[in-house]
Amino acid sequence: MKLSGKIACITGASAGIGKACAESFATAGCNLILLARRLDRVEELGEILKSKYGIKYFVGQLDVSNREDVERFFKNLPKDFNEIDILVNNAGLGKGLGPLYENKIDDWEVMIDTNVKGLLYVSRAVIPGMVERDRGHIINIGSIAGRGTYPGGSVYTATKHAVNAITNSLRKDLTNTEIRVSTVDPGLTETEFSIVRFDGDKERAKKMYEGFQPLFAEDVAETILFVAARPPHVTISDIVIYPTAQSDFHLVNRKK
Ligand code: NDP
Ligand code: 8X3
Repeated sequence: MKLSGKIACITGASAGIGKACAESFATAGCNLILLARRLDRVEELGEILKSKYGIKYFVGQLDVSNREDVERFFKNLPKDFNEIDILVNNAGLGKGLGPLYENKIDDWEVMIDTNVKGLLYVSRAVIPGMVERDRGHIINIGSIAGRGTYPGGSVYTATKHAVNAITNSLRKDLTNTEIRVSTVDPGLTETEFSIVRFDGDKERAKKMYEGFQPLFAEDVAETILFVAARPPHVTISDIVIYPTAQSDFHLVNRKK
């Protein structure tokens, strides 16, 4: 499918997979709505992509877990950006990796509010326009954590199972439309994810990726672009992408 001139909205575009995804959609000529809480980062990214690829962009400082802000933001999009063709629901995070009975309850709230409720708020704001135009594509970023469980992952895996359930139900809701719904579910990808998960502890985060080659954010971004670029009659419902060294959460071929 020709993506040039389409409007792609990416949540969590200030880092990692979302940032790489912005670049891959820019290479395809998409105009971009780049959202994150760290506005300076998406502004800088937008400028770089505009000068590199000649695309147009619009940025927003948006916390996806703030329902009112999400509603207000999407209601007030400028005319050139208010017909979103592709929504990449990428904003998300893990917080902590301890047993459920020791976890900080506040961490649960943040994960549920961002990964589940945030994704829902953004989807609820964007999809009615897609239905009206009878076109569009929603690509949710799930995880291998949405397809299994692991110790320390009770709430994070629950949120990603929820993303999986939402994606599959939504596709059914949209059966009688031309709108496509997909999920891309990565395994270990080296981004800021583990730094956030371990509250800024960079040493501990680095250890997650030691002794093997994790996915690069760009590997996932290329996959997301591939999903979006299929011809209109093709929906890729889901793609799981692992680093070759990983075959399950804790099954990682570490060389040292
Ligand atoms: P990063 O930490 O590098 O990026 C996360 C992005 O989400 C940032 O841009 C951050 O922006 C944004 N974000 C977090 N909370 C909010 C919020 N409340 N409102 C708006 N934006 C928010 O991690 P990744 O790139 O790795 O993660 C992206 C997605 O991929 C997540 O959904 C994650 O669960 C998923 N994933 C990651 C894997 C991995 O191994 N890295 C594997 C499988 C899935 P800001 O802080 O500026 O708001
Ligand atoms: C993030 C990857 O394996 O740490 O979704 O859950 S994992």
